[in-house]
Amino acid sequence: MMGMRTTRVVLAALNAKYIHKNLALRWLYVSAPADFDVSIVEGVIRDDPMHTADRILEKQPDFVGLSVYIFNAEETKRLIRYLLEKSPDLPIIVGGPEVTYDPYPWIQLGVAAVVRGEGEVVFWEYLQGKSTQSIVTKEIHSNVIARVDLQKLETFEPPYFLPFDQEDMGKRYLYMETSRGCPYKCAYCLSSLEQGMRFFSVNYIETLFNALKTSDVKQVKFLDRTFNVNPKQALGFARKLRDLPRSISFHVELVGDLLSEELIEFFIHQDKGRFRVEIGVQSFKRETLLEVGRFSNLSQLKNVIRRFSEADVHQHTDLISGLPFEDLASFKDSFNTLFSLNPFEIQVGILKLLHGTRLREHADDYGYKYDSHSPYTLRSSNWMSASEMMTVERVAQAVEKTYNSQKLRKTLQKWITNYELNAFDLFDDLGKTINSLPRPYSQKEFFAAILAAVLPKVNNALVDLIDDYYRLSPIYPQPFWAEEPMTEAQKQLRKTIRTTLDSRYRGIKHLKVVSRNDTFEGNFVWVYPEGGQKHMKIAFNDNFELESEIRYETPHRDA
Ligand code: B12
Ligand code: SF4
Repeated sequence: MMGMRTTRVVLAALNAKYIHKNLALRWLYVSAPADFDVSIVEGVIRDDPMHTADRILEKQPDFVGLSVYIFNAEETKRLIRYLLEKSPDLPIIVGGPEVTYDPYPWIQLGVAAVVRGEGEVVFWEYLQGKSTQSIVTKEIHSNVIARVDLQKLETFEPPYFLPFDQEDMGKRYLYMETSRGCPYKCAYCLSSLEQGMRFFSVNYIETLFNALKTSDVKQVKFLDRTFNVNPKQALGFARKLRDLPRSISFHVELVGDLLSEELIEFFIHQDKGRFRVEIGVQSFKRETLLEVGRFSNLSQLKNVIRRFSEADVHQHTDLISGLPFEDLASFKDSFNTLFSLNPFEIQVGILKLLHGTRLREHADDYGYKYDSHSPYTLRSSNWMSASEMMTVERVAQAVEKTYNSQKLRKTLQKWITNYELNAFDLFDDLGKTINSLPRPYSQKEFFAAILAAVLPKVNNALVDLIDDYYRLSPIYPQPFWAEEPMTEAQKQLRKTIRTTLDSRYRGIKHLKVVSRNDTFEGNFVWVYPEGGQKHMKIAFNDNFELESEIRYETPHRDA
């Protein structure tokens, strides 16, 4: 008998990767009225949808709530088909940004209802039969996009440290929000559709920060669209975060040209990598920025990025290709300008035409041709042909593999500056070379390919690449270049170096002397000690006295 037991609800989502978590489901979970028995099932988009469907169905739910985003939409559709195949009468309710502005195809797919906007209140009211506000079903058509009162959310148990999350707390990001909404109106972005900003109270946020102290959390990512909207408050939060255990690092999104001097100084003076900042540039073309509603102060923006680079702040910067009025030549300029500022990472994104955004609504005016399935990637525009978009895509991948991976970032910066190369064109060459490699390829093949690609443009590229190659190799690697046999003089020198080093380091397993010429001018050697110790680069002066020693850790970069 139904009325005898509580209603069972399974909230489910497919994340992009295991390291991500779905905060929306956790908010729904903590806001559930007492008469619901709620559980969460999370998978990743690569999972077999049949398997996820089984995990959901074995809980024998009365209702299933699915969280839909651009990054899981196609996979979630598949999951819904399986669920309905196995359990045709199961009421499935979908919510999330991807369905909020495009609910009807989901009704056609067979879901019982679509929740538009923030679900914490309206979802439960709907299940309780109290209200159909912000609900779309076959019969109901609400145009209201739900917004919750954040102060009401503060009355629930916080969604961040739930018992079932404790086990893998240290292995996944902790997503946290101090605000919702965005004051800006960028025409390609969903957040531009929200009216006004709402903030959690300072007390509430600081209590959460305190709770971090005793948690296993390693990485906190703030979901705030602009962490520095309120500069004073942001600085206060940043200082509180700095004082938390050093094992925790933080990621925040900033509007670069609006950073206060105090905040700039703050980020400059933190331990490297403790705070990762994300700064959206999108384009340096004024006409483009104005058309999409971004009124950036470009000289201030450049100034901030440059200062962060000089201080080695881990800053992630974004460009979007395909915006109105941006042709390949101007995009190259935007890219080369950003590259010259030497940020830690440059993400070259291709425009995605999101449901509900101004750019999608005006797609015809801009001649936009884009994929009909998520993530609705732009293929061509009035200003960029399909093949030019593919060039950008290739450059984006090459930047990921060579620059953002930090494998060759400093070397590329050096070459491009010293030889006055066109950064975009060089990455295009690298992209072509990398694409021609067999998959999967080894580090050795990768370096050999890079060498071949740059040799025509960069003298002495080999010496720089050797440096990166050894730096990146925790175990002694095979040469990626054709080695000349050592001359007698070189052999003799190598012996001398080994003797010098032997007295200082016990157990040298591999010793690589790298020479610029016959006489080992600018001598340095790579030393791989025995038993898992860190490898080192050691420099000598002409009298074979040690000049410097750098120990390397295995390079690490998160997902
Ligand atoms: C984390 C994140 C990611 C992560 C994935 C996280 C994961 N779980 O796997 C990563 C980094 C992979 C990612 C990637 C991308 N993302 Co993203 N991402 C986010 C981000 C920052 C946080 C989402 C979040 O958790 N918010 C907090 C929760 C509480 O808010 P919410 O999501 O709005 O949820 C509320 C409602 O939507 C609703 N709701 C949600 N689920 C459900 C379920 C039910 C049953 C109900 C009733 C209600 C409901 O209630 C919730 C509570 O109020 C948002 C921006 C943001 N700050 O929200 C962008 C955002 C979701 N991403 C966006 C975009 C465009 C992308 C990219 C395309 C970016 C790019 N240009 O490459 C890529 C995807 C690329 C691809 N190939 O598919 C867009 C959304 C587009 C869309 N239609 O979904 C957003 C909104 C950013 C924006 N402002 O434009 N993203
Ligand atoms: S791109 Fe950033 S600043 Fe612009 S509307 Fe979206 S979240 Fe706000």
